[in-house]
Amino acid sequence: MVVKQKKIILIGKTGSGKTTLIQKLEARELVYRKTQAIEFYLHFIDTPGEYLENRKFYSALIVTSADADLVGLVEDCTSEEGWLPPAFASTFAKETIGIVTKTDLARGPEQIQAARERLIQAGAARIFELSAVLGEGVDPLARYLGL
Ligand SMILES: Nc1nc2c(ncn2[C@@H]2O[C@H](COP(=O)(O)OP(=O)(O)O)[C@@H](O)[C@H]2O)c(=O)[nH]1
Ligand SMILES: [Mg+2]
Repeated sequence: MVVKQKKIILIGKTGSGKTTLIQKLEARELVYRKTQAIEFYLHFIDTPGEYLENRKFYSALIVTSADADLVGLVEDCTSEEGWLPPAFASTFAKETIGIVTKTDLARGPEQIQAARERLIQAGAARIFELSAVLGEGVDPLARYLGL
């Protein structure tokens, strides 16, 4: 069976773990680097967190998402405050998944569950939970993307 590789645009707050996840799945060294602008990889599009924090950048996210097969909303499970507008996924008219990051730092399952619920509220159809640092939970996402 030939699985088509999908390109995903990752959208989430600054520090939520987008770049770390990309580096993990693109098999690069984990080197900390702050994303200053939209960056294109083979299978990923990385976006700066500031694009979410300021509505004036939404149109840039929408235009850029046209180059992706799906949208990945990235939610740090250790962050208490929600950033996702309700039904944010409907902005994109594109398959949207949710990615809960930093599960290794979760105080307990309820923190992960709360992050899942925020992603579901935003319209994510399917949720992945992972730690890019430990590599736990990364494989199911990689398989889903056909990597
Ligand atoms: N413990 C832990 N730290 C993580 C994980 N993912 C990212 N980080 C850390 O969180 C910080 C922000 O990550 P980064 O990928 O730059 O976030 P971005 O702004 O969304 O691209 C960095 O210090 C990462 O090392 C994870 O799964 N577990
Ligand atoms: Mg980044």
